[in-house]
Amino acid sequence: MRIGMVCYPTFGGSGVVATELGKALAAEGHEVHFITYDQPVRLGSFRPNVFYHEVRISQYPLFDYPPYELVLASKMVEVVRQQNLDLLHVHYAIPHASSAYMAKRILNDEGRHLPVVTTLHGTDITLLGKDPGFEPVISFAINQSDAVTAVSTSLRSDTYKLFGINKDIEVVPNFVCPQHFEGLSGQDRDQFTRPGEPLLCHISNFRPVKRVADVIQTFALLAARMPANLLMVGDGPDRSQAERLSRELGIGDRVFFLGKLKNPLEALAISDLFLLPSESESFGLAALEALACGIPVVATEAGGLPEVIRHGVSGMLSPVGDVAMMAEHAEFLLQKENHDRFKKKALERASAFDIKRVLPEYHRIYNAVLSATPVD
Ligand code: GMT
Repeated sequence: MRIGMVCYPTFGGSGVVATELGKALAAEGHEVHFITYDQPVRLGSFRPNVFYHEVRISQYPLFDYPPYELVLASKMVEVVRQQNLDLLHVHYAIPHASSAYMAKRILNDEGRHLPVVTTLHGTDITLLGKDPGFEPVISFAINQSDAVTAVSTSLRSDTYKLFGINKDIEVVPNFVCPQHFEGLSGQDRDQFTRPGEPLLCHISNFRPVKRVADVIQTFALLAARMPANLLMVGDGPDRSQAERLSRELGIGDRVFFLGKLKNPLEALAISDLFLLPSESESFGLAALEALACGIPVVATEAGGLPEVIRHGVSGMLSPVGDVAMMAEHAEFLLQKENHDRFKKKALERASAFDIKRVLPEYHRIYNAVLSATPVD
């Protein structure tokens, strides 16, 4: 198959999932063409069957707002024509699914059928869904896709609740590639913690939906009961506030703000516990990556998190904002016998999301759209 993969090239989970999916398909011999405005961060260097097509926007004084979606649609058309693509798989509804619809119509006028698979990731639905300015376009683009997937059952229900959808949405969960977790060294742990003290970790884009202040407050409550240390990985609008809060709470010397890391798994590999107190989370890829490192997770029961973390088995879940309960959960999970038990279950849970189990789902969906009779 020749597949066009469209995603955000950034550190966000949707870009990571699209990139890893593309790499896995390429390793099987499929030709994968990434179409995006920058090289996806997890793409790495040269590998067979992987191609990258950059979407470049020219700046004209007339444009206060550069029309990215139009340039993207044109690039999709160009790549489909030149590379003879069989289908497009777009990750994130806005603007990828709507640009794909436009590309599909243009190609249809030339007598070429282009199936479009749209994967919904979360904030395209849960945050943008609350913005009436986007609703008609998102509903339309989803309904016009040949197949639609959502990364959790919770996201699937939210999509039906928030948009006028008349299309089947299949749940295909996010996944992990076990080889990424092999050979990660725990050698730098001593830089962040003293012998015998636990190291906690949070990874996100530090946006309000992640409630990073709750990470700091949970950690402060824990640190008042036992010596501990915290790695904060990522960057975003709420980082400065979180740094200030950790100083105000007197734990500034125990919290390490590392910024964005090319490979955040290296931070997970030296940690004992992962904190994810999100307001809303369609899946929580970072939490799954923590489980795959054998790290129990303290999280909220928001969105799709309970589909990833089994409460009382591979981690502990609390209501959003309940920092006291999260601190208690953290203290419980850091006790040696509990930690050993949860660690084993975390690894078991992550294996349910092995890419080997998820990839056949995408194959099935691709084959279905390719063999369906075109209705356009
Ligand atoms: O978490 C974010 O804000 C980034 C966003 C993205 O587009 O990368 O993440 C969403 O997609 C991920 C991959 O499917 C999911 O694991 C995240 O849970 C989801 N984020 C939210 O729902 C807030």
